Amino acid sequence: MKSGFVAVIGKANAGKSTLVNVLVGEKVAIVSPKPQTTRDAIMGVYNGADSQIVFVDTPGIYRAKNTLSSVMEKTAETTARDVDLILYVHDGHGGVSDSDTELIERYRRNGVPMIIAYTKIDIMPKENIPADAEKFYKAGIDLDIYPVSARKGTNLKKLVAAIEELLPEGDKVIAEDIVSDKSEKFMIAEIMREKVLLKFDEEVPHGIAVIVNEFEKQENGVYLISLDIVCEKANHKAILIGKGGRAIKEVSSFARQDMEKFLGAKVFLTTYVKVKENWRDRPSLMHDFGYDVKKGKRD
Ligand SMILES: Nc1nc2c(ncn2[C@@H]2O[C@H](COP(=O)(O)OP(=O)(O)O)[C@@H](O)[C@H]2O)c(=O)[nH]1
Ligand SMILES: [Mg+2]
Repeated sequence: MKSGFVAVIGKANAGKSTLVNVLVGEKVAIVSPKPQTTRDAIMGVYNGADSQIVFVDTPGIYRAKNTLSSVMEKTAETTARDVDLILYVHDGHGGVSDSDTELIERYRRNGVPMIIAYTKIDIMPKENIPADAEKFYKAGIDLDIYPVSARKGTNLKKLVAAIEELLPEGDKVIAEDIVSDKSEKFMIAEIMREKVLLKFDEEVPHGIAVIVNEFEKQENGVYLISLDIVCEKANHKAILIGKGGRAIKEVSSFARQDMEKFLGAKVFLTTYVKVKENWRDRPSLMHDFGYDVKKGKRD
């Protein structure tokens, strides 16, 4: 059988996490229209009839502004060197610019085989596909390009077949029943972060961390979950809570519904909002929040 690791690389917001989720068939990474949604590498496992593909979804690439974003960028770069294949995810509906071709060139230097998933074709004119393929080719990028839509499920079988073709012969590296390397507790925190990302303007969600303090399944099957949303500024706290607590109630309600879907059980959720100034620039605080500053990974 074929098996191996595939780094999923690309610009922030290209559609990497959405693609990994549909290929794996389960939500392993949260998704939002905002950049910096994915903060650390997340593994998602696809088990085929005669293959196993371990996708490593990475944070998008963008200019590092603070300690957290430089940790995220390092995560993507380290992952890309240590895999059997790089799946470069390109947002087709965004066109092809020099920054795209430069980024691809940069990853090609690692010498790892690479293909392009040209995604979001459901929201763009089809005639742009060959035109963009030519732009890539003229820029010296002669990689195979697979036009797909993660949202509509278009051409995903072809993409998987291409990946399988390029992986080495080998046994499964991960047990069959494992879909992600992340714990339930991690996903619970991530689901809350996704709802905050979806509800608020960029500045607020990018400065938050979610800490799960209590995660316990009771005898009656109900999960007791208590978590903190840590933000950077007092005025962010006010925004997160909203008038009469309306904003946080709404976000918590959406999060709880998604947590119940994910856990397959009822959830009793308590949410607190706390302020820790500039935690993203303070490595010691980042460590408390689970980001490994040295390795660029969260444990
Ligand atoms: N129309 C459309 N939107 C998509 C598709 N894939 C992702 N998106 C949207 O693009 C945004 C960014 O997606 P995400 O997976 O978080 O991107 P990432 O930052 O590369 O992981 C989200 O709003 C997704 O819903 C697709 O195939 N079609
Ligand atoms: Mg992502």
